[in-house]
Amino acid sequence: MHVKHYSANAKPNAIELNFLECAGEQETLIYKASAYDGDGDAVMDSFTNTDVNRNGKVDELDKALIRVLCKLFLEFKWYAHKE
Ligand SMILES: [Ca+2]
Ligand SMILES: [Ca+2]
Repeated sequence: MHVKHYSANAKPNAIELNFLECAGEQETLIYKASAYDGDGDAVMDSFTNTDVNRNGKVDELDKALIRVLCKLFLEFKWYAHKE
């Protein structure tokens, strides 16, 4: 999970989530999702249509899960700060 793009005021406005499967030393990218902050308030408000909970359908629950992950990610400040 990482910040993909920063806005002009150095706030993260795109976050990419890569879901990897690890077998020994090998990492395989299973799927990825992205979240974007369209209005610049540092809260992600649009999301890719990704079945993050792997239940076979893409719905509001998937978006809610991505939203929660991004919110926690930002609260932990789990990213490099650009000053
Ligand atoms: Ca926003
Ligand atoms: Ca789903």
